Amino acid sequence: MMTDKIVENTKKLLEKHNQNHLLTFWDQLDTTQRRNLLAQIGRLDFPEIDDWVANFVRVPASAQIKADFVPVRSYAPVPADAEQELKYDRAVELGAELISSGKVAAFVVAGGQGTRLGFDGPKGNFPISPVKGKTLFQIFAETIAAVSEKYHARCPWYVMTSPLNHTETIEIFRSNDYYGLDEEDVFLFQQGTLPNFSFDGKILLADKAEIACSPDGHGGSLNALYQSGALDDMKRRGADFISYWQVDNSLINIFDPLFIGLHALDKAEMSSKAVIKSDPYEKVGNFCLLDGRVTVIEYSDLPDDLARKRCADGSLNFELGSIAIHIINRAFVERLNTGGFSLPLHKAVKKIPYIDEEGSLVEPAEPNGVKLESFVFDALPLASKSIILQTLRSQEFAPAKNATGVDGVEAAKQMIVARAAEWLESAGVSVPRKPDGSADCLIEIAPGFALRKDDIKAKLNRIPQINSGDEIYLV
Ligand code: UD2
Repeated sequence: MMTDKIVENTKKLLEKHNQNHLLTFWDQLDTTQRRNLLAQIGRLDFPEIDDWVANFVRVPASAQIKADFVPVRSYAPVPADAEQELKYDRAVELGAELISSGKVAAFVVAGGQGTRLGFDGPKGNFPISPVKGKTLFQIFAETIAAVSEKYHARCPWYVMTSPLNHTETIEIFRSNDYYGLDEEDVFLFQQGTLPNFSFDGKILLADKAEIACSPDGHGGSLNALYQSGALDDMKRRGADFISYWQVDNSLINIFDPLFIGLHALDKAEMSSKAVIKSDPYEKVGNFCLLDGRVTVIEYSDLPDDLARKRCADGSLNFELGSIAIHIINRAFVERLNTGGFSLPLHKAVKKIPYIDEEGSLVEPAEPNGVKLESFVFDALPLASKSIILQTLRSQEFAPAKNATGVDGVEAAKQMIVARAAEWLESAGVSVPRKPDGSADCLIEIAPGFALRKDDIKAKLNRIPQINSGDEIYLV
């Protein structure tokens, strides 16, 4: 029940924390709006907010970065010597065993806004495959189905959405009949949100009775996995390892026995895949060691001179780029949540629509405020052990982030075709090529046909002759 006492206390609380403007329009609100606004305010932790304002909102982003980090070692895509070859073989065997015994769960973070893609709707619903126009969600679902069949396992899939796209995402899964997966094995849940701030640390109002909020970043997934019951669901199923990836990666190799096996053999808690950066400023996080712990420094936070620094052999000093692929132990996420953890917040200066003191909606033309997010890779230093496996970009990293250009839709489609062409040629199939070396045809390989290069040989009798200009779909 809303009593005067509650309202009075709320006013006092807001005054104490310099946020009393949140009740500016109180007298104009009806009972439902008042109740909603009080509930939103009641969910905020004001001492914590004071801390965010002091340490993140009002502080330049660069001031948050410590400078004493050094390069870190990784496993190479192929073993370096006979001893390592033995280890990789054991890892592949162990990884396959873990997948077969249902110990690995798939987990995609799909809560982002996808503004850069210029696509109206959840990014996972973006049609990306070059011949069939399959959406990212469909490719992931078919991959999970193919893995389940290959390993005779039941592989659960966890999908994190945000309040921005949750209802729509559920509707997409329902209307596509969960892409042929058993609905029981697909668990959709929402991440949390954080309030948006003006530059001087005031929480912005999106409407007279609504606080402006945005998703709390993919770091919020570690909390949301716990809060939503997803971790409990994994536990009930006996899934100990979480295979984490981002919704925009169209080439993701969701269940990689080598990666899972190396992580398990080394008794790591959270591990990562890396690619060699294509240039010093590529928009990927940089793996490094900070106080002896594996850490990722986001591209925007790596000082230019360090980004450009090279070793004697010409390679970049910080050459390992994070492609946001991780294996995370379920027990690690449980431990974090029961031990009371918090990840650092990162600030992003943005154009944030808000209600001004007169109650008019302002759509700013220039950035006017701060959104705060946490990043999942900031959990790496909290892990007791963390390994990095270098991988080949051409095999598992083709992000569709932008409508055009670098990390664009066309580039991702070309990479899907390029990988398919390479897989076919490795099995002796002839693929027509243009003078610049790219495939002179469109090829799409359904996950059910081949999950990796080695699967092609057994299917040679089902592959037609490929001519210039053909559109080939192998299923
Ligand atoms: C991310 C990484 C970058 C590199 C790159 C590889 C960060 C900060 N940077 O850059 O280091 O690995 O990817 O492609 O992560 N998401 C949510 N909820 C949120 C915010 C994001 O689910 O609140 C998801 C989003 O749907 C997407 C992913 O996280 O799948 C990446 O988010 P982004 O687009 O903000 O990060 P990006 O691409 O700049």
